[in-house]
Amino acid sequence: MPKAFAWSKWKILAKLDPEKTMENTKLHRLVKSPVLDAIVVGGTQGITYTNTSQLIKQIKEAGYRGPLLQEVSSLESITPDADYYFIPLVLNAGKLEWMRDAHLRALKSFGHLIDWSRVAVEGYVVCNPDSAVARLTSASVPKAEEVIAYLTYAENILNLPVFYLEYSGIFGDVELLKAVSQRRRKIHLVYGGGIREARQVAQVLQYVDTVVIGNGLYEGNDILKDVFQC
Ligand code: 1GP
Repeated sequence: MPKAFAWSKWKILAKLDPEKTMENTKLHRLVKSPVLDAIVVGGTQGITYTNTSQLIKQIKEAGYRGPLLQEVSSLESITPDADYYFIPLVLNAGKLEWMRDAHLRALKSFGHLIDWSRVAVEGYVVCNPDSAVARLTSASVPKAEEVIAYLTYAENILNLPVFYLEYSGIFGDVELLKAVSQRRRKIHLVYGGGIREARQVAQVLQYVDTVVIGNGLYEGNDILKDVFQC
């Protein structure tokens, strides 16, 4: 594990989904991107230990040497093969499973084995009601003022390091990102959702610290050139 877990300095992350297939030629291009700060492996549906380990292996075999993370969505899919781990707490989930119960089960099973220096916890707010993650977690999508309340809750009550505005599948409300950025004190802001062009990356990076790009990577190669400069 030679790379520093410098997540607070990362601007552009690629999120690769173990349930989807990325051809090797594309992956070989992506891993050479001069603007890619880290690769996150994770998704919502059909995530298993096997497909997660296979994807991590494929990424390493493509020559990737940067930080490689697993965003953990189920206990069963946790592999020892990532450098670091993101653990989401879905703050607007409709069930405690996604903000407490699954985490407690994990801690009871192997909490004593966890190296916390390799873990960052993300306070997620799911903002696209039509996303798979919204359906899975029965998330109740918040209005703008409620998002600010979630931000304050994450930052000042839970004292979380990361606040993640998750628009997965659609491009988000940039005015809301601006409002969130004006209200945060120190919590790290992450945005994900609907990025296809460098112009959108620049737009959201005015207000957040890190942008996550997922689905767009599976739709043609234009994004590699325009966003990832490779
Ligand atoms: C998903 O936030 C990421 O968890 C990225 O969203 O797949 O829409 O790019 P997209």
